[in-house]
Amino acid sequence: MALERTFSIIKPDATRRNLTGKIVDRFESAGLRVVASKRVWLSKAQAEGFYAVHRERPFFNDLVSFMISGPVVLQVLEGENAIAKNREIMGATNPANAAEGTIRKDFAESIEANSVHGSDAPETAAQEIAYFFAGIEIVG
Ligand code: RTP
Ligand code: MG
Repeated sequence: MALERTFSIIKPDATRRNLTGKIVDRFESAGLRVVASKRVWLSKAQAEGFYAVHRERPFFNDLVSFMISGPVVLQVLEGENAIAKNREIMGATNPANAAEGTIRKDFAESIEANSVHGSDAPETAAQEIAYFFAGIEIVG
């Protein structure tokens, strides 16, 4: 299978607890390669734009507040089947439902403060990567 790229965010609950390295190790150990990475503090407008698809959901305002509560690490991950592989490594959205050995099972604090984001399909991966990274910042 051809190499695929996905977009990942290490969320504020994880950067606050200094878990960035431990989380990146999960990706690398599973065969994903970090081909772009930057640590930023998102603005409200950036977070609202990123989560625009969820704007009618009851948790939208809380989610945006959480995502701007501290720094995040934005990354592009590359590998075979990267989108599905990343979601498998992350585990279910709600850590209470996440499988043993997943990032969310081991690190997430709640359904909202769940440590990581990962794209869910090729179209969203392409959109999310382009939302935060210029082509020149991605080095495979
Ligand atoms: P993500 O997009 O962050 O990878 O997570 P996901 O696909 O597993 O979850 P999604 O349904 O897309 O929701 C996006 C993020 O919103 C927060 N959330 N809060 N309070 C709630 O009921 C609730 N539900 C979702 C989580 O931070 C989730 O990752
Ligand atoms: Mg999602």
